[in-house]
Amino acid sequence: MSAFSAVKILPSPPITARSTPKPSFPFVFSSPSSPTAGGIHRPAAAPLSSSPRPLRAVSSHVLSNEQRVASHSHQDEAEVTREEALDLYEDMVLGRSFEDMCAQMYYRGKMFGFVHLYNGQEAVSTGFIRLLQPGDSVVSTYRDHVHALSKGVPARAVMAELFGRTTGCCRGQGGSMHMFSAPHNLIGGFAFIGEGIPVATGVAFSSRYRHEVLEEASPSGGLDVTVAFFGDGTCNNGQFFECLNMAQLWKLPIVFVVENNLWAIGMSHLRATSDPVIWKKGPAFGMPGVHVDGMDVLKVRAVAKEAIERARRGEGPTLVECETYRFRGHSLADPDELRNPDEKAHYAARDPILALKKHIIEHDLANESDLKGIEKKIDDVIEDAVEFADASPLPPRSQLLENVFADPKGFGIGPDGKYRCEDPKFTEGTAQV
Ligand SMILES: Cc1ncc(C[n+]2csc(CCOP(=O)(O)OP(=O)(O)O)c2C)c(N)n1
Ligand SMILES: [Mg+2]
Repeated sequence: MSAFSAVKILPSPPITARSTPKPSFPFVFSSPSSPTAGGIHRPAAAPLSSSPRPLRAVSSHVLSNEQRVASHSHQDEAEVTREEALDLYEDMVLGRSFEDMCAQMYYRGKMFGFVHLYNGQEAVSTGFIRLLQPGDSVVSTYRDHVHALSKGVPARAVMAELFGRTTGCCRGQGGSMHMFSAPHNLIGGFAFIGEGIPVATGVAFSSRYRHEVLEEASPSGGLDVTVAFFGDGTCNNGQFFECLNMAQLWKLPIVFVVENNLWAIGMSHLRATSDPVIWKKGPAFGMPGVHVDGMDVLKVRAVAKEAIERARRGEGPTLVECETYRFRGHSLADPDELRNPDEKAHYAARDPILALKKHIIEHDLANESDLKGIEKKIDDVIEDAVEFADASPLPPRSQLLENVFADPKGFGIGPDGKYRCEDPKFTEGTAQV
């Protein structure tokens, strides 16, 4: 049974209705007359919207009929074209198949350390990330492979990273929990829970700073948006609250996406937090909070669209709680014996990929054979990624200490009184540091 009970309505707090005017962005000091910043001519940034609109997308299945009528028509929002539906399907199948292959490769000893899979949660990654522009950023957690794939990091680069090879997106130095790709604006991959939230807030700050202070224009026509993903357990961490406050104070273009899969390793969400309704914590800081069925990619997408658009227009952050479920243990080292089989069966029956497939067929957006074609294409992509990773070289030992400190003098002074990094063995990777 769902852990969420009866009332989940959401929320459109009138976020502008403050009696005392708040200082807006704290660093708006650009020259009034000149379109240059730092001596460089830049196209003037488009003005941001001054009239925030309330967020209307809601989790329609939990609303009463009356509320449903009064709120946004979910049906209108969930409509997708054939092209969009197939893109969503392909991305979700890619995520699922990639993770299934990871499990195989992990048990064959091809990857090391902890590996956390995303099976079951695909609708969240796909629903949000496929709406983003290339200049938008994604900040993930240790459950990051699928966020990377949705953002366009090639399957080859993600698999090779998992195999610890030089062709991986972090040259094999990051591994499963530290996916990063500057060209794709995938800002990590973080092993500590909550660690990504302040980083995401900083990325959103820089977007606003570039727009308003440096007067840089983004091809998106508004602010570049950051989407920060994290789990239910992480919402008990102080950084979450600090960043909600800061993001709302400065109206940062960020969407905080909680992937509430009801568990933090073996700790039930309901036992770990004083108020388990996470979306309510948004309005507490003055931003909209939204709950959505995270097993339904079309509902997630509808909510994501509004939240991303309002962030892009400069109307500030949104907190979105997606009710979802992981279909495997916490990590591949977890035998998954703690969760109740009935609960697992309940969510297995709501598999987001099967649900989308049903929608596509029922709405004549494509037929079985079109979808089979996509599945076959993805099988080939995954096979290719494994072959590529397996054939790729391991990093040289000399790479071991690269990019660990911005300044290698950070390794300190050795017993001979010289910086350790000056020892030739340092770059050979054989120095005793
Ligand atoms: C700062 C910190 N404390 C503790 C841990 C150990 N830890 C790893 S995963 C996890 C649970 C996180 O659960 P949740 O946020 O719900 O994410 P999920 O794994 O369900 O995606 C914890 C406590 C950690 N990685 N970092
Ligand atoms: Mg969780």
